[in-house]
Formats: sequence, structure tokens, C-alpha cells
Amino acid sequence: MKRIITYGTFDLLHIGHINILRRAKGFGDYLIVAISSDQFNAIKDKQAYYTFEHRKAILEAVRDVDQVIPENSWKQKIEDVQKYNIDTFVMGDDWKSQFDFLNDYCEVVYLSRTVGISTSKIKSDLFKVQND
Ligand code: C2G
Repeated sequence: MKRIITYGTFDLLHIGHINILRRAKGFGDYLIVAISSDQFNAIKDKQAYYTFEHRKAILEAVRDVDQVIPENSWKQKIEDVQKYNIDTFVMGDDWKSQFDFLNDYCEVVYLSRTVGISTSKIKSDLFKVQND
């Protein structure tokens, strides 16, 4: 069984998230998603609309996702890859080369982002609609 892992905030789940999850699952049989805790989002300077618990429950309902774990630190990836016996690490290519150090532990794959959608775009578009 090939095991895949990916990381992110996954706030206000949208087609860009679904595309990367579906494509990541295509590399194997079991997909683990590490979602940023609310505390780690503060470190990433991201204010998620949904709490960690809600983002976790939403992702757990996504067909391609087999397990959701918390991401609490930038430093946990090597330990995660070993602990969960990961074959392939997948991220969107906005992170290209940032995680190449994982090549010593598993396959590292960067996939093209879905153009034209992001959580911040959703927030700013809704703000505009509200204020038109
Ligand atoms: N993504 C995508 N296309 C988009 C938007 C996002 O492919 N239009 C991908 C990102 O490249 C990432 C994943 O969806 O692989 C999750 O994106 P975010 O929730 O924005 O996660 P991020 O803040 O990039 O956190 O340790 C890694 C970090 O936790 C990644």
C-alpha cells in the first residue's frame, strides 16, 4: 500500500484544495493530510475562518482523504514521514524546492496549483460583494 502525505491549512475548502487532494491520492492508496493547527496558523501568519476542528471534520468527509493529523510545527515533516511510513510527499508548486530535504526519506512531488482560486481570493471577493 503506497502512503501519501500533504500539508496545509485547507480553510474554506475550494476546488484548488480538492484538485491537489485528488491528484495526491493518485500517487498511491492512502492519503494523510496534515492540517495546520490554529496555533501553527498564527506562526504562518494565517487567520483561518474555520477552527482546526471544523477544518479537520470537513477534510475527513472528503472521499480521497484517509486520515487527518495536526500540523503544529515546520519541523515535524521528517518525523511524520517516518512515523506514518510515507512513500510520497506532495505539495502545490508554490512550495517548489522548499521541502527537497525530504528526498532523503521519501519521494517529493510538487504539483501545479489550480489557477484563479485561493482562500484569500474568496475572502476578498465576498468582501467586495458585501461593500458594492
Ligand atoms: N493549492 C492549490 N491550488 C490553489 C490553492 C492551494 O494547489 N489554488 C494547494 C497548495 O499548493 C497546498 C494546498 O493546496 O499544497 C493547501 O494550501 P493552503 O491551505 O494554502 O496551505 P499552505 O498555507 O500553503 O500551508 O507545511 C506546509 C504548509 O502548512 C502549507
